[in-house]
Amino acid sequence: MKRILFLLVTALVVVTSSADNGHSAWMGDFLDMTASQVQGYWRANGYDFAVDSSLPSEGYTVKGTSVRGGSDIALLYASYELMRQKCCGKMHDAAASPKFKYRILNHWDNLDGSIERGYAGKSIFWHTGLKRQQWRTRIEEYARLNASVGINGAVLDNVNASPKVLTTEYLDTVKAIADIMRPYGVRVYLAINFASPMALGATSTADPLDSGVKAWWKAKAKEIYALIPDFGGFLVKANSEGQPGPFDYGRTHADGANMLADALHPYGGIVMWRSFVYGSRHKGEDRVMQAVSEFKDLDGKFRDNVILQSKNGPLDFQPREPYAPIFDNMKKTAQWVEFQVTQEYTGQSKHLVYLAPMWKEFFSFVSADSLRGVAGVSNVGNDANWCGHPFSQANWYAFGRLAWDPSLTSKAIAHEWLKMTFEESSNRYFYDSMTSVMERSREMCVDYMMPLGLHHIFKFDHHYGPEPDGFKAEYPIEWCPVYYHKADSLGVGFDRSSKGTGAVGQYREPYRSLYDNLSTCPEQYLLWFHHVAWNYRMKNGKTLWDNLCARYTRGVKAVETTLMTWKLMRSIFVDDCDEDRWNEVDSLLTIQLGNAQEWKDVCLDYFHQFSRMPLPAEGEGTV
Ligand code: GCW
Repeated sequence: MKRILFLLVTALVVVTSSADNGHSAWMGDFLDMTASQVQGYWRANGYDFAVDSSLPSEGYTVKGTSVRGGSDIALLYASYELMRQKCCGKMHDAAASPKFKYRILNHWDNLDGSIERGYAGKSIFWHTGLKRQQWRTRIEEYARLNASVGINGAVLDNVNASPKVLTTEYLDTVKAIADIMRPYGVRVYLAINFASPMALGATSTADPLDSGVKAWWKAKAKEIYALIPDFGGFLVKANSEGQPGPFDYGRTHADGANMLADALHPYGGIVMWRSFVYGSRHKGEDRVMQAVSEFKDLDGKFRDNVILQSKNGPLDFQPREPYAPIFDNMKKTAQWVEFQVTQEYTGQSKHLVYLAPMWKEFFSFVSADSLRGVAGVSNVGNDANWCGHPFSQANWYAFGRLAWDPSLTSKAIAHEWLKMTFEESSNRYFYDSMTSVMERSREMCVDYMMPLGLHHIFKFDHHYGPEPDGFKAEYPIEWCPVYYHKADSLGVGFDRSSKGTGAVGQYREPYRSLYDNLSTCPEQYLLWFHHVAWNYRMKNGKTLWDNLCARYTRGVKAVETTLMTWKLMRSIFVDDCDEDRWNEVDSLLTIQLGNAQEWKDVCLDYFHQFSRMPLPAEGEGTV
């Protein structure tokens, strides 16, 4: 009987996958299986599945061939765990449940199909131009990929939100998406424009204390839940970068968030209110301080179903930032972190930069126990390989795995992803070499872009290449790179110590004192917190200038080594008839090497005008 079932399921899989869609991802053939087929596959292989309501609703156990889960979704997660074990070559017992209840991707997808900071094509949700069935298939595959790593929510539209998403036309699409994703445990959420009722012509104000406004949001919530009973809630960017918000009416963030929270509360929905608020009430203040300044006094004033969502660092997804001190300041407010999976500031879809080490670094400062969930700005688009760069998929994968279990190591996740993605190569040398390439890649990016605490010296607008001399009188100063590095004849760096802007004062001890003091400030944050003399002697006895040169050189060398390592892998790909994928990565790494060299040359040439100290000769400058 079991054998017949197995053959049946295998046949089904072959049939569905024969319409090869060319979407490569870590799931291999499992990508084509529905939730019940994936379980059927394991049943046919002798596994026995049953719901055990004593387990956490998303938790499961695997003992031998007996699989128990707190719900059907938990059993699906267990099936994917078995798939992971199979790919990694070792079946074993497991007992798992997610660390965070909320594990949500944020899509910055506009309703016209474009994606803000998207580097992998257009939206898979909006105005895709696909036929209905293809559109459904793509979304179903997306949901499976999410479920395979435990991601259980998706915000479907950009935080710079269009009011139109709340109109019937769009809500019907949201319902269709919710219906497709439900069997995979992925709930839908929407980013909303705070001024929606007014923008849609229903009210003459968007004042959160206005009774007409409140009634509109209540009715809207009722309408949404009638269509989508398990709708997750709203994500809001208010009074930031020109978006409307409660300040427009002299109200607070708490007034705004609570009004929406009250509308969603009867249905169990949540409000994710972003703390990425700059350029509004605290305009002119050091930008990294504005979140704490704006929210600190509101601690304890938010409804229970409001979550404050903050970026991992206080500025804006730089290759390295110290953790955001808002996590130290809000004691009575539910919080979670927003990571950026899309590589806006880390080479977009052209550079191989594996971000799990950055996210692990965050968790080493902010305890996972203090957070209710994790959000990630998605890197998914309609490109055949989903994320642009073949290795960028690893960031989607790692986001899900860390949201499920932040204690996993970035190395283990990289290794797992490689095994699941490059299944056919089954070559230990490949996995080990590429795991260390991935592990090193984030530090490598920091080195060739902005070492020692430098930040935001990106070209205007597109945030890809370097522009250390960037200044435009018509722009707010905090958009200009020169504002961040503050290079002059004396030195370089932003003085945020107690003698400077005082941003260190927002940190808990011991970090406040540690960062405040030039001699104890970790070198990786040095120029974030201090303006440092060019000839300052660093821990290795060499000057700041020499260290800066050495870091840039080290970064470029690391990309060279990465490219060389990849070249050594060629024969494996040729043997596996996967040369196209090898070629694609090879060309991208060649671009990355050219870009790294450009970062080094442009930045060092620029800083050299101020330091007047010798530039490293070609090939020199490694500490
Ligand atoms: O990182 C910056 C981006 C903006 C983005 C903003 C935000 C959605 O450059 O494109 O807008 O952050 O997080 O709201």
